[in-house]
Amino acid sequence: MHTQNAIFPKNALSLTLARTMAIAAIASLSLLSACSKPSGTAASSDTNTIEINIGHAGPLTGPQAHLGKDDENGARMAIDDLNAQKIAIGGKTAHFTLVSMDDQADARVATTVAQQLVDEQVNGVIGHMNSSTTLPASRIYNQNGIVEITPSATNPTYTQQGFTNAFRVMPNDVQQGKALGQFAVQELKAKRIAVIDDKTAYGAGIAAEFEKAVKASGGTLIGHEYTTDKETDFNAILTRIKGMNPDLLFFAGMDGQGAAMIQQVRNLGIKAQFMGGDGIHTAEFMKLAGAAADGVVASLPGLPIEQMPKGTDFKARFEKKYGVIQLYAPYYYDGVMVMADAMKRANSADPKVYVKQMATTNWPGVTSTITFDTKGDLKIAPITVYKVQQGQWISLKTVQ
Ligand code: ABU
Repeated sequence: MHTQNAIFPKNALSLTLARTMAIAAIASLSLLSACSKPSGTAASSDTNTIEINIGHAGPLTGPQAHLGKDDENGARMAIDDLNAQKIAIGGKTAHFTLVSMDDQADARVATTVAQQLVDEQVNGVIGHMNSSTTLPASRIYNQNGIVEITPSATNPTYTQQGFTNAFRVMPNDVQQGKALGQFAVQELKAKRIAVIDDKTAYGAGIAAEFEKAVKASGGTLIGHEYTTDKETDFNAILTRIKGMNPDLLFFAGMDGQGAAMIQQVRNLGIKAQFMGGDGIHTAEFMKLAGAAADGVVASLPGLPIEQMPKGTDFKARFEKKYGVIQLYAPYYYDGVMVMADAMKRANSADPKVYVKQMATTNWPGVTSTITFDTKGDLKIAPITVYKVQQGQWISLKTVQ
């Protein structure tokens, strides 16, 4: 199986230099592939086989690489299963290949990667992982008629752009922020709520939805501080938060920073309930935060894995092959399967043809039975809230 990974330097170089080198690396890859390799639905040397390339893009290097690899492995497992099934498309046996690219969780790199995948004539794209990369990349896929399914970017704007090629196989942050805000006020009985967001499309978006739901539920917001997705020292903003005396602190950001933040929260003697969204609901958060993770509450769009239709079987198979599931692997698996199902029903791997079948998807996936609304979001979108107890994420409540 041909899998293409673009890996970029991350240490010992300034960010600007690293980005410049990354873009140059992508440009040379583009040139190389343009010169040397057929792509898209190019004819196989075996005339009974149709070659189908599924693009994947996410952070494969940097602080979120453990998540990007988890996503890639979920997609790869689906590709392996599809190849074992030998499904027929256009009268030929389909052979699927994952073309995986590193967007470094960076919006600028993501647009270059998206153009690279377009130039490779991939038959569809699974990703990107982050909302801040998915949003700019989605415009490139839309302009070029490439079907895109994100299994993880939860910012609602993605499916509000009027793009008929854009789909998401995970509930979004309107649903997630609402569930969290209601849970904070109604179940945790929080009265004084402070918020920190990382100013990314994900962090700012879920913080806004959380705040709306807190207000609608009768809760009181006492402060909102900002960080970035690169910061590791939160002591200045946490000292201000401490002065506000919150009983709940909501962090809208990702797991590495969430883990550093909860340790600094406890070191400063802040007793508030710590809460986050799916960005901190990972095995990595638990590992990095250690004992400070105890009692943290976070949500994950979808059902607990043991309640997913095929969750138990997926978990056993995935963990045997790749190790512990970090977060989105089952959703990436489903994303690839949904795309292949649309190709099969269309009897074509041409995205301009099979996109019509995407809208009528009714796929019995690992995570749920997947059907889309008119925007490309899931019709059925439960959110589950969890709490860390003895080093495990224990589900507390699922909001349907
Ligand atoms: N869903 C949280 C992590 C990915 C993102 O939306 O940025």
